Amino acid sequence: MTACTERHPAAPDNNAAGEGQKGMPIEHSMTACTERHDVRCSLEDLDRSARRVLLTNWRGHSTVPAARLYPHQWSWDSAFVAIGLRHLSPARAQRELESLFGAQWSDGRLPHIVFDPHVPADAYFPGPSFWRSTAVPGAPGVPTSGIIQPPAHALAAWLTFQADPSTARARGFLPRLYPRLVAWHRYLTTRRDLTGSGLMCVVHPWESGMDNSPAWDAPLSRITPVPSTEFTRRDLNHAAAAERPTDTDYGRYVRLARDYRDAGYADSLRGHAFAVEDPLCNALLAAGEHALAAIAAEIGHDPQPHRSAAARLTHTLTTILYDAGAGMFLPRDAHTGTHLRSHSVGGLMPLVVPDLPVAPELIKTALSDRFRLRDACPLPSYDLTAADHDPGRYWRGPGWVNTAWLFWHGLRLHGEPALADDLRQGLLDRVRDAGFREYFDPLTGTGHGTDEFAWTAALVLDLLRVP
Ligand code: 9WN
Repeated sequence: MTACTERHPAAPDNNAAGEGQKGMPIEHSMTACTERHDVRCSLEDLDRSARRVLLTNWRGHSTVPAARLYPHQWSWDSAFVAIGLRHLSPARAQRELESLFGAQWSDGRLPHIVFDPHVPADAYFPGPSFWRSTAVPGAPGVPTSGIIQPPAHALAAWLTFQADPSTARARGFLPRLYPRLVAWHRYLTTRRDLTGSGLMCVVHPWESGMDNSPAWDAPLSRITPVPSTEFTRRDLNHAAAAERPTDTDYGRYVRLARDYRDAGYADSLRGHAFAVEDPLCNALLAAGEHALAAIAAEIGHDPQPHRSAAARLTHTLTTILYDAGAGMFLPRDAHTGTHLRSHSVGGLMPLVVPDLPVAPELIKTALSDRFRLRDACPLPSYDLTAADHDPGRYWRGPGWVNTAWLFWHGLRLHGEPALADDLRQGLLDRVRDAGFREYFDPLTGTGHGTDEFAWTAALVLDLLRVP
């Protein structure tokens, strides 16, 4: 059976606001593909299957990354979902982002998870009773986590607007979202600039979105794990242990999150045992300031402060995190001031920044043996030549569609349409062969992690539809 053959019955769609393409009600535009066939399915089948995943994972106001493994709303997942959903239902894509920002804290922080109160408390660990957000002054009424994820949202909001400006204008999408995006970026550039360098820090591996990356091994090794007898992992009910973090690393994640919570989610370098200036997050922030400039201009605000912020961030990111020897960006440990010398895909992500002065160098590194852009797909999360490259364990080798999509976006920005097109074709082939998996062995294409993964489906839709 090919991967994009439908395997699940349609979930009820409870969003009255949803509209399909060309004004067609979304339910009608999602015809089920029930045929089983052994030849590679057509692009139409792939498109239909992607739409079905998004329909199945839609919860009336937002999309879950995967029904069983990740049954709540995740922050950067929603940004990628909106980028795909905009082709299907612009109004629904806008709601995806609006519902996320509805859970923003008063300090501007956008939580990495917004919990669905209707989902059983033990469906995901750590859940609401761990984070205890509702007891924190300034946190919203809906339970959330207290950490963040990479700021892909301004870029997603601008792309969502562009898909259907008239619907967005009629709904007041950008005027409502803009102040929230500004507050979000302000939180990151003030409270999270823990070293005063002008770069934001992540204070937990989960915040990087690339949780289990070998890039974090050195700073994480300083953290004493909470014994695994003190918590119950839920992820292993839905995914193979060999594809997930070890218990020891989980114990460290729990320690960091617990300490942050017990400090009232206060931010200071001394208070955070793990603090890293991460290229991916800072690149998305810079790209996000470019998007905010466009948004500001669209709604009659002054775009100049955002252009200046983008230029400043790009300069600081390049000055501090670019390593000419490696031909890529390296994260910096905020406590030691040293670069973390492991080559993860995050170090290529600054290609999403317009006006990046080192774009050709990044592309050269992507084409090198470490990442093999021409034949490894999706772009590996970690150096293919490293002794500890593990093609099946999450963020320690396999490729993810979101980071590959960001690189594809960057290739187009930086005048490499042929490479971009090859990457696009490679990604579509991978997903046609293995399904809407969470991650893929970049050399064999074997799918790993959960299935029916929302951002894989959403970004496939984008790749299929963007001219
Ligand atoms: C913790 C939801 C999230 C993604 C992350 C990915 C994974 C969570 C987990 O799933 O992280 O946030 O439980 O492993 O690493 O990037 O946002 O899809």
